[in-house]
Formats: sequence, structure tokens, C-alpha cells
Amino acid sequence: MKNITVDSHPFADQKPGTSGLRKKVKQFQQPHYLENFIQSVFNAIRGNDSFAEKALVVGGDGRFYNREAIQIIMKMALVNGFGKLIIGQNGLLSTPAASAVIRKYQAFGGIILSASHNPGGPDADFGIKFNTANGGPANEELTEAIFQHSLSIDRYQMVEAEDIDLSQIGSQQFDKLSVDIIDPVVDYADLMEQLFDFQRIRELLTSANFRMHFDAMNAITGPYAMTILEQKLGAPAGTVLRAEPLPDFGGDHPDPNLAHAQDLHKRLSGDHAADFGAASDGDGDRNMILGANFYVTPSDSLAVLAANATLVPGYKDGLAGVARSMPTSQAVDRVARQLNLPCFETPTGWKFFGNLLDAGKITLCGEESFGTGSNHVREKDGLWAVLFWLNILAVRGESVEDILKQHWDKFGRDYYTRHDYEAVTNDGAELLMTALREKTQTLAGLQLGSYQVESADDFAYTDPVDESISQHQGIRILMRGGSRIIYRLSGTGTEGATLRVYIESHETDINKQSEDPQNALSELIDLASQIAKINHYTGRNKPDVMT
Ligand code: G16
Repeated sequence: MKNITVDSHPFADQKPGTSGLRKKVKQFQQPHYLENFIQSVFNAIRGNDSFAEKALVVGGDGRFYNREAIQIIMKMALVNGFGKLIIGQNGLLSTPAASAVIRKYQAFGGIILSASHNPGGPDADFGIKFNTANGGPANEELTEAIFQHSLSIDRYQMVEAEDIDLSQIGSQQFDKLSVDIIDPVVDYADLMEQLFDFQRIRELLTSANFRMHFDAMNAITGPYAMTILEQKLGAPAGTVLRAEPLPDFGGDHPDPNLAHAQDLHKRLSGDHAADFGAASDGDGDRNMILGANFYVTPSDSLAVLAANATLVPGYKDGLAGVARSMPTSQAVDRVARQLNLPCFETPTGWKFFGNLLDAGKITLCGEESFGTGSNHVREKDGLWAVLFWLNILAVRGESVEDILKQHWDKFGRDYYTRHDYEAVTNDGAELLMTALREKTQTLAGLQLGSYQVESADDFAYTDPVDESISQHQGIRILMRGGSRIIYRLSGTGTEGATLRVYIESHETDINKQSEDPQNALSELIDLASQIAKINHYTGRNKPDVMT
């Protein structure tokens, strides 16, 4: 084994986005590209006392290039002074499980290899992010420091050595580095067992009157769902669909929405629909919830979990507070108001919940982008959300649809839709946002169709814990009565820019709560496209995706 220092040169495009660095696999495979980023992470975190004493957790969602990347990271970690690595068997760890493992073993932090719900394979996407000792994604200060290092890097260090076999659970020595290969599922499953009433969920899943399906989308949650749902909770064999994690996710898009979970959707539709359906994404942190012939929006899901939290053992004493990302609908705010709980509005990105969770200001949080989570880890957690729903269904003995309709009866329905314009030109997207930013100053008070603008701004957030300020987090147009139109550019795409337009409106009349959101919101949808001149700046007449 020989230590080597490799001369390199900076790449200008290693600025982490909403959730780490996401690029095409081919980009990561260029000579020095991955190594530069890893060395930049190590350079940015060096100087911390526990660098050598505590473990670094490493794992990923098993996508193409996962295995190669882990070998490179091990060889670099050794020369960079780490004393111990904890790695999921075969390099696998779901994102929430990685967070749980970092916390349980009080690790220094972790490197998670994933591009989340983006497709995998040699021509698709890969990603890397660094999580800190609390188990959560690095904050903006640290991601900026990593980026700055990446702009001036001229060398990196590693060893020349044979690859390590990651298939056997146990400890092994890689020169001075001790490497613990752990079962990726056990610690996470134990944590779920502490939070939820497994006995009651088992009774539900084994009863003749209840049928569920979970779509693992050939991604990382397959082994987790098999262990927890089928083995521990007794769900019938075949409950978990597409259970085997594949490097290219079977050629599909591991994104839990109706467009990409079509088989699941079919099983939850029609006269013979199953009672409950759920799916999780590439790295296991997102979730989609379905009832029989019924789709639950992520924003509503968060609100229902908050309203029913005390039915679940892990949350029986109530919640400290709740939080949602700014573009997420205001459904959870209404629950918080009724329960007299603090409710925080953060920018998009799970990293913004970290301080609130660490400070004990919130217990539950969520985002419109199919993410829900709690203080049990510092990532959103797909399977956790599914178990939370199952626990509520087991206790209430009602259908998903009934639970939602009662919820809307009490709090009103927040009609909600997100329209995505994908892979538009970066220039067009930037011009659109700049023009909108200027327009915010003239919109207040204007009557637009049946809506009157109350205020408009470019959302800025001051973290209530460390007072750090994050600006330019999305354009908000707030109407009298609570309707909103929000625009922002995605920070997770790997091709051009993606414009996201979020549209919502509150309906308290129970007789008007069963419309298709695209109809209920049609006037606001038209306004949204006129105000931003979407066609003018992007050349598009309609969105690529509507959720
Ligand atoms: C990531 C972040 C989420 C964010 C989502 C969408 O999720 O962790 O906080 O809401 O991206 O971000 P954007 O709108 O910028 O594309 P994931 O599941 O992709 O890691």
C-alpha cells in the first residue's frame, strides 16, 4: 500500500445544490472529478478535533458508480487521517438510515452517495453529500466552504491499494483505518420499532380486511421494506413491489409520484383497489401516500401526521412544534394553530430543518417534494412516513379517504399543485426570475382577476437558532385570503434549469372540496403563467410535470 499525492486542477462546477453535488455519472467519472470533491470535503472539515477519533459513515443508494466511489473514498479517507469508517454492507445505506447510523454511533459525520429520485445508470445521475455529526446535511456555511476549496484545489491524497471486499459484515483493517461493515437495515429497523406500535400495525397488516402495497422502485428501500413490512410486521409476501435494489433502478425513474409508480397506482385504483399504497424513492427519503382511489398530497400528509401524532407511541406526548418549507402548502400551519404549536417556514432543503430539530423547537417537518420526517433522524424518511400512516390507520380504523375528508372538514382543504418546466435554458430561467424579482415591487394591491395581491417578495430566511440569513429562496405572490403563487428554480437537476411553480388556495366549503386541483386552481394557474411570462422566457406552453 503506497500513499500518493495526485496533482489535479479545479472544476468550476462543484457547488453543492439543494442536496449535495448532483451530476451525470460521466461527469463524476472524469479523471480527478470525484476525488477533487471528496478532498474538498475533507479540507473543509479538517481542523475539527474529532476528525481522527470518531468514525465516518459511508453508504449510498446502490446506484451505478456507488461501489467504485466508495473504494475511492476509503483510499482517500485513510491518507487524510480518518481512524474508522462505518460502511453499509455492499456499500448500501438509505439516506435516513445513514442519518440514524451517524447519530447512533456518534460518528463524525457521513458521506452519502445518491442522486435521490433521479435516474441511475452509466448515462444517468450520481451524487454526493456530506452530513454532519447530528446526522443532517451540511449547512450552507459548510457547503460554501467545500465549494471554495473545490475552486482552488491542486492535489489530493490517496493510497494505491487493492479494493476492499464490502460484502461481509464485520470489522477489518485497511492499514491504519478500521472498517466496520454493518447490516444496513438493523439499526434503522430497531429505531422504527421504538417509535411505532408494531403490534397494532401487525394486526392491521395481517387482517383479512386490509391490503397494502409498497413500491420500492428497485431502489434502496427494498431490503428495509422487506425486513420491516413483510418479516417483522407480517404483511403478506408480495406486499413489497420492485424490492430488489438495482444500479439503474430497472431503467425506471425512482421518483415516488403517480407518473413513475404506475403499477402501484393501478393496484390502488378501481373497484378492487387495495386500501393503502406507498412508494419511496432512490435513496429512501421521499414517500408518496395513496388510499383506495385516493391520492394524498405531501403537504396534506404532513398536516394529517401532525394532527394525529399523539396516536403514535413515539409522539404520544405531543409535538414541540412543526415546520414546512416555504413552497409547501399551509395545511400544517392550520393544525399548528389549532394545537397552539409554533410553526416555522424555512427555505427548500432539508438542511434548514436541522437547527430547529437540534434546538428542540420542532418535532415534525415536511416538504411538498414528497418529504416528511421528525426528530428521530436529521433527514426526511420515506418508510418512517409509511409506518406513521399505518399506525394512524391501525388506531383509527378508518380509510385514508375518510381521514382526509374529516381533516378537510375541520381545517379546510388546501388545494395544491406544482408545475415543473424541466431542462429549460439556464439563461431563460435566470431572466424570468430576475424579471419577477423586479415585478414583486409593483404587485402589492393589484387586482388580478378574482384575486387581489396582498404582498409579493423574494423569500429570505433568518435561522431562529444561529441567525444565519439565506436570501433569494423563491418569489412569493401572496393573495388576500391566503392563496399563493410561488416560483423558484430547482437546485437538484442535472440538465439545464427546472422552473417550479407552486400554486395553492384554501377552500373551507365542504361542498367544494372534491374538485380536481387543476380545475379548482385554474384561474391561479393561468395567472401564474401570465405574471411570469413563462412562455416568453422558456418557450414552453405547458409544464412537463404536474403534481
Ligand atoms: C432534495 C432536498 C429537499 C428538496 C428537494 C427538491 O430532496 O433534500 O429538501 O425539497 O430536493 O429540491 P429542488 O426543488 O431544489 O429540486 P432529495 O429527495 O432530492 O434529496
